[in-house]
Amino acid sequence: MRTTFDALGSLLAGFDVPAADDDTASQRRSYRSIFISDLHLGTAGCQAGPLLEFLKAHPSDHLYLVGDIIDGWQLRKRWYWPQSHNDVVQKLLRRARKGCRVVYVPGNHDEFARQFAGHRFGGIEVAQEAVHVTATGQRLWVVHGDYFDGVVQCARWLAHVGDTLYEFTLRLNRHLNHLRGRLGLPYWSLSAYLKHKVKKALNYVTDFERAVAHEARRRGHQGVVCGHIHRAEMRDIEGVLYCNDGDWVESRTALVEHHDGRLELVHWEPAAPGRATGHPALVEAA
Ligand SMILES: [Mn+2]
Repeated sequence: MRTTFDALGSLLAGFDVPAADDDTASQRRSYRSIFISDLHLGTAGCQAGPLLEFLKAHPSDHLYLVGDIIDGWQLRKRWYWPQSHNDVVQKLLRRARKGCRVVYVPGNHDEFARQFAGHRFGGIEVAQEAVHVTATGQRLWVVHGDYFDGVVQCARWLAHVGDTLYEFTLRLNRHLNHLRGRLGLPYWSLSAYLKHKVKKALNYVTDFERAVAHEARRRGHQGVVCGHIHRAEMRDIEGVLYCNDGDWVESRTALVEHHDGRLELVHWEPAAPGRATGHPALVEAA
């Protein structure tokens, strides 16, 4: 299986694959849908090469670009646009032209694109948010996720208050237990109790994930696909399937939907020296 895959990869590497070959070559490798985000094209951190390999190796019926595709913030500071980044954009446009439904949901780093919601760029639909219906009829809300920063920031602010309160309670605890001791009551750690609470409040990732899942449920969706925090994840959060497709700066991850509707997080291993192309590696869904 691996051998066939490698042979196929070697065969296709460097070729501009014609549409007909796309179908025949990819029986086992094509997906119904692919969700990727946080490519950060326009920055040196973007792993455009591996991304291009991944896209070439995996045709799909749907492709969702879940925000922070082009890093407008960084480009404004310093122009960085190598050929490989151009290749990615061209690959995306080509895909749309070849019949793949490409939906672009901008994020905060490419918020300039939000004003074009409802329009098309060479077949790529731009939308503030989207709803993807899987092969099994599951409704997934697709959104970058930066809107939840406000909620999370608020939670963080509360956590800081909690931190100050914690310092205070350490002292209060001492006095309280001194008093309890004089009253013949056993020791009770108020600080240990609050420390636990504050630690939980400081967990930015958890807050983000819960906020997104909560909003997805409120809107009546069974799941949500987002990005933004560069942390791939797929798990149930209070009855909502939370999926974060990761990023292409550090982790090289994507969320894929198989033709039977099964969702999976995949991690792309870039080509090792002497190999023509990279290969997918499974990511355990925690
Ligand atoms: Mn973002």
